[in-house]
Amino acid sequence: MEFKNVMLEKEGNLAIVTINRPKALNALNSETLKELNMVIDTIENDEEVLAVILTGSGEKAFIAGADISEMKDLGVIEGRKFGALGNKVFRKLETLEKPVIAAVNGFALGGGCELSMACDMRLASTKAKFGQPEVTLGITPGFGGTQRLARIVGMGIAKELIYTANIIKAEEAYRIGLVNKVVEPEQLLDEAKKLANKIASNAPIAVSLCKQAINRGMQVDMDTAINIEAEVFGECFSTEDQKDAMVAFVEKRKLEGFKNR
Ligand code: DAK
Repeated sequence: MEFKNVMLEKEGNLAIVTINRPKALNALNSETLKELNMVIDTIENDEEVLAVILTGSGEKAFIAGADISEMKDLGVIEGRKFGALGNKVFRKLETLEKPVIAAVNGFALGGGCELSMACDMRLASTKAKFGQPEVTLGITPGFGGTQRLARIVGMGIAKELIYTANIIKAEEAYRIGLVNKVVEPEQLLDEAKKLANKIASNAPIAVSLCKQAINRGMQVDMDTAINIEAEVFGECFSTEDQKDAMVAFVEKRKLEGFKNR
């Protein structure tokens, strides 16, 4: 499928999604969000894809936010529509049954920072910069920033970043736990692929269930969360991968790959 603003490439078991509007620093307009929505559906239905990398095109930006030139003239109803579209897409990415790594190659501001936070983890190049500058534009973060940032880095740091609109460098993002690792720009994609392939080498259904258990468990009390874990743990025993891996272990032989069944 060909899109104007989003590229989808496949490399073995990986899908690499690139937001491709470098002239607008990959800002998310509604057209791009709609395309991203379709790309996520494609990935969801592609059984070969076991892990996803999301990045931005060009040297400067991951995503410099929602498209301000499109947003500036929105009325209340259109604003709600735009917000609903974004939230639908971000939530779809967050709950996609495959792990997603954000490879943050430059500015990740506003909706860009928020999109990276809807991914499972973030790798950053030394050139990456993160921030939620919405209050400088007279708005609040609208694609989950107030919720996901606080969950990832804690309430105090999230409030400081959101109230001040400070833009932080990759090293600071690493220090506060917003990113998992910082690497040189030319190594970013390779590092992301290495990590994605490592994840993809493990039992795909188990990885997917871990994602579900962590995401759902973070929203609820510990007793409910432990029950979610017990539920997904049980589900693993309906898979061929669990049987194959445990039999291989007991027979002291190496398992030649998982079946994803
Ligand atoms: N939207 C549209 N165009 C953008 C853009 C953006 N967010 N960011 C950059 N561009 C465009 C610039 O207009 C410029 O276009 P031309 O003038 O060349 O046509 C081109 O990209 C290059 O940008 P600059 O010339 O500004 O490049 P600089 O290196 O000088 O500066 C910068 C880079 C990233 C510091 C600067 O571009 C910048 O400050 N950009 C805006 C960053 C920002 O404020 N982002 C947050 C956007 S607010 C909601 C849903 C979502 C949201 C809110 C509510 N609802 C529920 C309804 C989310 C809001 C946001 O994300």
